Amino acid sequence: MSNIPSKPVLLTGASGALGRQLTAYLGGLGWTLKLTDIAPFPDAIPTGCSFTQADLADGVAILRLAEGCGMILHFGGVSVEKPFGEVLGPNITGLYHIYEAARRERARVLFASSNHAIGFHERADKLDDDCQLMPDGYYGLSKAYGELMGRMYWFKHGVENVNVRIGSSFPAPVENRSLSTYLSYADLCRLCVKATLAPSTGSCVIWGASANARTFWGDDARAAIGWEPLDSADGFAAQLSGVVSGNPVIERYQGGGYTVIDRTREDMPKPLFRT
Ligand code: 15L
Repeated sequence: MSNIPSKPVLLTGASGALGRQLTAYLGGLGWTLKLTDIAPFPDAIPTGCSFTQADLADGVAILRLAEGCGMILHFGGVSVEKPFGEVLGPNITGLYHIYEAARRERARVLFASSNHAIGFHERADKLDDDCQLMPDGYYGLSKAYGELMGRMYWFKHGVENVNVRIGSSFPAPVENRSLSTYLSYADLCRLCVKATLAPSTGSCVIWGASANARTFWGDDARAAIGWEPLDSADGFAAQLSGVVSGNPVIERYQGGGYTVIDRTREDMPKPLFRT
């Protein structure tokens, strides 16, 4: 099987940290990428690829960009906790524009979801892909809604979607928590290749983490697309085990620091339920 998709691939959020990694990797494989972002693209554009500056709020621009594409790698939108009003447009209305474009093109979507969709689960619990959504802020809430949007578009319109609950995708792990949540750039890039080339995906969830011994996460749909992470944070354990916040709320929950942004309750809640 060729490792080049038969149709162009639309990559949103191309100018962000993950988008730039994906552009270099997939462009290097010879993929025809239509790159887009609200910000200018800061790197050289790979041969055969093109960049168009666009706002996810502009539904017509997104429809035009998606024309002829068989896959949308959706990394655009707000990528950290922000006030509700700042998350709403890019992450909810913008995602709706992506799904409408996918519906029209019969394209598949890879949605860059986040561990913050489930961030209020306890670190002591090991989660499977069918765990309860437990967003830890407005950003996580938008990711939870985004996953549900994918579910709806699959059952109602047959739009396939792969929802990757990304842990911490950085050049390297940086603290104790990322020994569990780290996703190497290389594992992310290989995951996007598999999700694009898989013959079918339906609507599924994949934990976006490398093969970390201390993972918080278990079963998901990776076997269906043939992805296995090859990297791991384990080699950083000796160096990072002691790098903790000292805040009992942060250390209790999988979402870490996001769980205390704008937090107003002062007591420790009992677990809502066990997973
Ligand atoms: C995310 O979803 C963010 O995009 C990223 O900046 C990190 O904060 C990451 O989660 C994380 O939880 O480490």
